[in-house]
Amino acid sequence: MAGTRTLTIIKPDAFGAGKTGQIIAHLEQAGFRIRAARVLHLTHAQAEAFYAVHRQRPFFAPLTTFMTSGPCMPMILERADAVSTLRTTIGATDPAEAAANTVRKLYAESKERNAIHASDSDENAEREAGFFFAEADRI
Ligand code: FUP
Repeated sequence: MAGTRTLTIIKPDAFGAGKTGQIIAHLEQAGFRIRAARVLHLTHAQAEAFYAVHRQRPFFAPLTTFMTSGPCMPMILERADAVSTLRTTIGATDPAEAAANTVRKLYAESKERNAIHASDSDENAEREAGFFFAEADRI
């Protein structure tokens, strides 16, 4: 059975533009409940470690520069079928291709500055949750 938890990050573009409240409201209306949350300004080492799977991609350097450009807000979210439901809720990587009323269609600036991250598998959700949160920080 698909897991009930996933990891999201409200990225520096959306956080800096004051869209955090609207995005959280959107996620709650989609049935997600927050089980852990924090605000932090990633270091380059942290951004490079988080996106290590993309290390060889041409967008790796701009991606890590963007992710360290200001504070962001990681959260563990809970709901049935969490990973796939959140991926549907946030929409395609490029907001130009995202479905209507998805978080990225509503709030992302571009494919590079796309407002929000969501884990793409239960395995990565657990790894990414562990990247930001100790067990004691989760409810
Ligand atoms: P997603 O799972 O939708 O966040 O997308 P990916 O895992 O493919 O990519 C991770 C992040 O890299 C994206 F959110 C934005 C960035 N990226 C680019 O900047 N350019 C690309 O062509 C692809 C991804």
